[in-house]
This record gives sequence, structure tokens and C-alpha cells, in this order.
Amino acid sequence: MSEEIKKNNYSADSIQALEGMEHVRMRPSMYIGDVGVRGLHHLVYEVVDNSIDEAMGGHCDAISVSINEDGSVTVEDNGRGIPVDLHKKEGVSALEVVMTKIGAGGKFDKDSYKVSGGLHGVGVSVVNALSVHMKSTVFREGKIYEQEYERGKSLYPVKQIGETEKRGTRQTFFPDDTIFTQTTEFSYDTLSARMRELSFLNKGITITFTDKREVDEKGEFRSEVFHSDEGLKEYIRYLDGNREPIVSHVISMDNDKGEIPVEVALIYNTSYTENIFSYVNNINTHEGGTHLQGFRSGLTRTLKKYADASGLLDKLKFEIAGDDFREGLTAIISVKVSEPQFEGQTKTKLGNREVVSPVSQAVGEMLENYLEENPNDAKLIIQKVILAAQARHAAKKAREMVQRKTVMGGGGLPGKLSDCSEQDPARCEVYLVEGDSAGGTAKQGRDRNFQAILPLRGKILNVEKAMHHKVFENEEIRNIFTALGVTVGTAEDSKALNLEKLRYHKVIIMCDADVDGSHISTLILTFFFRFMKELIEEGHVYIAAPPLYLVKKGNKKEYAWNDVQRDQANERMGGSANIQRYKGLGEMNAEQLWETTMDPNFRTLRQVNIDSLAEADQVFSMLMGDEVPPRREFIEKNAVYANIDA
Ligand code: 0RA
Repeated sequence: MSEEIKKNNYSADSIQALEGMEHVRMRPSMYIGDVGVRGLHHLVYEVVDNSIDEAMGGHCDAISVSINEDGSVTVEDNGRGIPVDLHKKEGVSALEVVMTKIGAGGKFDKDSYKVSGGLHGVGVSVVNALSVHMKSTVFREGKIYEQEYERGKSLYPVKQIGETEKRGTRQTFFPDDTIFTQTTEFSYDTLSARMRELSFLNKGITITFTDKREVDEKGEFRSEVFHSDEGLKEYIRYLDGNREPIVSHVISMDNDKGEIPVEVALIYNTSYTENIFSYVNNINTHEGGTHLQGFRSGLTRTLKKYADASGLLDKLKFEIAGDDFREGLTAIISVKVSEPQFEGQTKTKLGNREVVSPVSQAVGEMLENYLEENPNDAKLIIQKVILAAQARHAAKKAREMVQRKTVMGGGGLPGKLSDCSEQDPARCEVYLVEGDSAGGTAKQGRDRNFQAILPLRGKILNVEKAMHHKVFENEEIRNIFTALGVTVGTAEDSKALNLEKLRYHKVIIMCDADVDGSHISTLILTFFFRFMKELIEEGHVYIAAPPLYLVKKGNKKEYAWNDVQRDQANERMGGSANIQRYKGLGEMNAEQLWETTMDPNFRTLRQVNIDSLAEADQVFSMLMGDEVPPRREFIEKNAVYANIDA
């Protein structure tokens, strides 16, 4: 090839690369889902995924992630280092190709263990394109190399900047605030939860997470080290730490040598909830899919076979349903699939048919062995299943009662509901208000055109501790179902929620701004989380924020939501203002409640969303379960909503 042609080829390729990177900047959501808080955090996951891949290939065992003083993020591993030698086809270093070409990540190394496709796995070049500045540092073969980029464009060719004994790759990036217009601020809790999750899903790796934006009283950074030797087994213990187990061990298997690597761990506890978390290539598959299907079929088939053979079912008058095998079950399934097909609304449902049978078989074998070796536990599990079947019959009756009153229009709307006049659900909102008296104030203060009020009596039922039929028999809970117009489970065993008839697109929890109030909010949220998860997932649930103080002097008045605002307001009024601390919603009159908490032009609503379902589950079981000490500790350390992104 003549020099001339080579040059042309190179520039043609680089134009293509440029177009690729431009496209990422033009349509970022196509690559990272959205440009909100979630998309922003995806940038970190993408970079970390690359280091995890290097670790899964057996080339590294330590990854450090830090949020830097200036708000940028650094991810460093002790792997082989991204190659920096000339990439023949592209005419630049391999590092530059990886960093500036869309879809180039890992492709030049066919043997590398590279499975993190799907949601992430878009390539580190996407992160580069969406960063105002990025710097790659490679420690490789005794030398240190570096290259920097601005909005995905390299500022200079890869250069050697020194010598080193170290091996590895360090990536630092600063998200572009013209892309992430909502915020470029990383959340400690979100990243920490994901690093913990990754350490459970990839045993043996040490992930150090540090936030350098602030120091504590001792002058130290907030930092956590995550490392799991037992993987999913330990993950189950973490998730279920606040529940009471009915079997003596976590049941687990790890078949990482198979065609499709499968890892499973499960335990049965005394609760009535089913908690199955499934992952494909470290991505939480919220919508399930073929691996989950395989798990369920393996579980049901094996337990049923054992139960039939045991004779324990002989006196049972009705069939056991699939659901019955999963009451009180906490399980995690993690599979690695080389070409995952993601389907579903949020692209978190695995579609690959070939995954069903290996997972089903692996789960069957694992359980068979366990039941064989632990006959006492086996009996306890089967007894639990029988109890679940009996409870299901009772719950079904109770549920049908609610149903009849809601859908069939029999009972109409609850008497306590003050409905709004607007008919379009998209414009309607309902306030769930703690207590009849605050309910009365809210009813006076509201805009009755589009705001409905449903007062709730004191503490609502703690669904975390109640059997399902008790939940459906509870009056406050029935009122919520009826008022919202949603129904549960139309088919025999389905618990699927029907949101089509949802009467209000904003469901706003309004409680006192004190400990009791946040307890009640938590009870309501727990109920939504366990019985109307979709309502949260689709963004319909909000928490109202009533003010803590009224600062008044002469005819001036200001509200304050925290102590800083209070003091500032006081200063603005020249000091010595009259400060009233609201002990509850009841101390506000209708006008004040409207002005501060209900008027869409002034109020702040915190939207509740589930960042990590596993983390949320752990928090709810801790807050609402039986064990008191961890709960006290958590409440003392955090706001109640620490893991529910506001
Ligand atoms: C392909 C080949 C080699 C290293 C890597 C990928 C690699 C990529 C990343 C991304 C983050 N950290 C990483 N560490 C390594 C090198 C192959 C060799 O040295 O033979």
C-alpha cells in the first residue's frame, strides 16, 4: 500500500470514528439509557466493568474506585494494562482505538473473557465521548503511558511519562455537564451499593471505594472495602441477615466451568415474601427471563418430587402451585451468557432460550443433593410449602373480596376518600395523609380540581411481618387499593398488578416531619414495595416535604426545611425573629399546608425510585423486620430514605 492510500484510509477511518463519537454525544440515551442520575452512574459501571472483565480473566484481583475532590471519578485495576502498541489497521495505539472508537472495546483480544455485553458493555469510548475530560494511564511492561481526551477526542498521541514496577490501568473522567444537564454529582450510596453487589457477584476481587469530596472529623475520607470469598452465599447472608432462616445452611452451587456458567444460592426464611434476584453478566435482570424460568422450573420440579415421595402431601386437598414453593425464599441466580439477548420494557429480561435447561438442571441437582443430605431441613421446607398453599387459598378469598368492591364497583370508593373532580388520571394526584386531623386540613387546603385526599389511621399494617391474607383483610390497605383503582392478580396465581385503571398518576405520601412520620412513610413504602412494586418502578410514588419551621417577624414570614434555612431566614429578618417548630402537619392551618407542601408551584416532592432492588429489599427487611439492633443502628446513621433516591 502506498503512503498516500494509507493516509487516506486512516483519515477515512478516523472520520468514521469521529462520527461514531459524535453520534454518542447526539443520542447519548441510545448508549447509556438516559442522561439523568441513572445514566450518569452508568458511566462508572461501564469503566468498572472493563476492570471486572480483566479480573474474570484471572489477570487482576484489585480494583479501586474513587470519587475525586473535583467530582471526577477514577477507576484503577492491577491487570495487564490496556495495550499501547500500534494498532495496525487504525494506525494509532491500541489504547487510542479503545478510547476513541465506538464498539472497539476488547475486540482485538478474542481470547479475553469478555461477557459484559448488554446494558453496559457499550465500551469505555462511550464514557470518553460523554466526558469533558478523560485521562487514561497504563502501567505496562515497566513503563507508564498516558493519553488525555476532551469530549472523546484525543489531545495527543499516547506518550510514555515514566517507569514503574506496577501493572494496570487507571481511568479518570469528568462527566460533561452539557450532556448530564440534571446533575453531574455522583451519589455515594448508589456507587457503594453497586460495588458491594459486584464484589458478591465476582468473588475474590477486592473493590475499594473512596469518596474524596469530604473528610470526616478524623480528617479521613469515607471509604469501604468490598471483598467476598464465598460470593452469592455471602450475598444471601447479607440480604437475609435480618430475617430468620428455617434451614441450617445457605444452599448454593457454582458451576463456572460449564458452557453457560451458572451460580445459584438460596435460603428459606420465616417470612412470607419471595425475593429472587437474577443477574446476567453482572447486570440485574429486573424483568427476569429464561434464567429465572430455569430456576423456577428446577426448584418446583425437585421440591415437588421430593414432597410427593415423602408422603407429606397425602392429606392435602388441593394442588400445590408454583408460588407456594417460593414463599419465604430468598435466592440469587447469576449466569454468564456470551451473547445475551435482552428484551422487555427496560431491556432487563433475558431472552436466550438455551439458558433455561442448564439452569434448571443445575438448580435441580443442587437441591436434590441438599434435601438428600439434610432430611430435617427438607421436612421444614415442605411444611412451609404446605402452609403457603393453605394461606394462598385464604388470601385468594380475601383478595376476591377486595376485587369485587373495586372493579365490580360494588362498594364504590372508600368513604374516607375526598376525591378530586378532574377525570384524567395523568393530571390527578392523591395524598395519603397520616391521621384524620391532618387529613381534614389537607382537604381544606387542597385544590379539589386535581388533588384527592385519603387519610390513613395511625400506623398502617406492617406487611413485612403479616401473612398475605391479613394484608388483604386490612381496612387501610383495602382503602388504598380501592382509592387507587388498581387490582392484584387476575389469574389464579398471578400477583401481577394491574395499573391500567390507576386513578392518580401521582401518589403522594404526606407524613409528619418527625420519627413517627418517617416510620409511617416507611410502612406505606414497604407496602408499595411488596405489593405494588410497579407503582414505584413507573415513578408514581412521591413523598411530600412539609417544612420544619415557620420564621416570623412583623408581617414577614418564611418557611424553613432545615436548620440552615431557618438561620438564614432569621438573619434576613435582622435576627430575633419568632421561630415556630412544626411538630406535625396538624400544627399547620390549611393555607400554610397548601403554600408549603401542596401547591405544585412551591412544594418539593421527592420521587421514590428503586435503585437497586436487592439493596432496597435488604433495607426494607431490616427496617420492618424482627431484628431491632440493626434497625436502630441504621436509623441513627441514616435518613430513612437513604437508599431510595430522592
Ligand atoms: C485486552 C488485552 C490486554 C489487556 C486488556 C484488554 C485490558 C483491558 C482493560 C480495561 C480496563 N482494564 C483493563 N486491563 C486490561 C492485554 C493482553 C496482553 O497483555 O497480552
